[in-house]
Amino acid sequence: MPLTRKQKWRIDKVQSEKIARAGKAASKVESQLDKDEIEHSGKVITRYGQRQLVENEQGRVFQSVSRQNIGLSVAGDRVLFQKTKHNEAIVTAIYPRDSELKRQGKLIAANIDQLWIVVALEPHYEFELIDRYLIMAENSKLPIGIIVNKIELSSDEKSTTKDFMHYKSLDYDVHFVSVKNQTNLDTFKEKLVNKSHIFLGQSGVGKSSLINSLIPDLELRVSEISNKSKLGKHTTTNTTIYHIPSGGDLIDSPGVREFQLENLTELEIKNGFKEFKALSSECRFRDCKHINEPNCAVKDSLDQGKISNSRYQSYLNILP
Ligand SMILES: Nc1nc2c(ncn2[C@@H]2O[C@H](COP(=O)(O)OP(=O)(O)O)[C@@H](O)[C@H]2O)c(=O)[nH]1
Ligand SMILES: [Mg+2]
Ligand SMILES: [Zn+2]
Repeated sequence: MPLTRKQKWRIDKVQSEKIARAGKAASKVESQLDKDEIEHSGKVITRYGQRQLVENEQGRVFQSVSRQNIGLSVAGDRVLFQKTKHNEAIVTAIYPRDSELKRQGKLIAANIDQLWIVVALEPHYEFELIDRYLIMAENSKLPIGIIVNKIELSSDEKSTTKDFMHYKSLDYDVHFVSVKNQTNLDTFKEKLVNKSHIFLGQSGVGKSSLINSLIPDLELRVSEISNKSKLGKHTTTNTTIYHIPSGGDLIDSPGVREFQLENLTELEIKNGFKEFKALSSECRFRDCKHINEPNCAVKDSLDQGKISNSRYQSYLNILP
């Protein structure tokens, strides 16, 4: 749901109060800066209110505040920071972001390379929900792949694989896995190396199980971060970057995992079906909705079996 003006005003007000508080904390730390301290580059691991944990290129983690007026960072931000005498740090700049994940106008993570929608045999996958996630990803220009979990519950694996053929033919990466039986997880892990990932999907599909299998000592990491932050207990509710031992990073929190899809506009929906978008310049009308218009390239392709019925049905259902 779009924010009302009042809600937006509230958020802005809270933001500016936060920035003011951060400014106070920053000036205190600023007075402890080593005069000839150089600037280091790092990555924000997690943020707590006005503070954040920043990791340098060698993997050392510093508790940091931000210099006034540079704005609030989020997990995934690349930053410049200076160390203080007490081995704390002050963030002096946030690099421009390659990508942003926002929920209800609020930034929750930055610099994500790849999204994964996790679905399962139980609760059974629904194409319309998958298509909604694909629309969101296409519109935010982020690559997205599909993980089909609990494959061992399928009575006919061939037909399950066939269900996802139309996604594969659209160049979406599809992995059929069983976290329970550890099926096909090694091939999947290789896809994660050198990139930052987010797993999305409805509850019960096995996201926590998958994450625990990728990062077996996750609980340990959470308590490590808790110690380093000295700010009380870190919980998995803070959006945090975790390193996957086999390579790659995971940006995660319950809020990220159960990311709700906001209302999509007609234009977003049209652009979100990439095979329709590719054809739409061949439709007779520039603003063709691909429903009843004459000489519609999308409908023609559908009739010729070049567009999947399932995708077209989703399109009709999702359109407002
Ligand atoms: N049969 C089967 N169950 C699984 C598999 N992966 C996870 N589960 C179970 O599915 C349920 C939900 O998993 P969970 O990881 O909590 O899902 P989340 O809500 O997406 O985080 C749990 O009971 C898991 O043990 C799998 O590959 N096969
Ligand atoms: Mg879970
Ligand atoms: Zn058309």
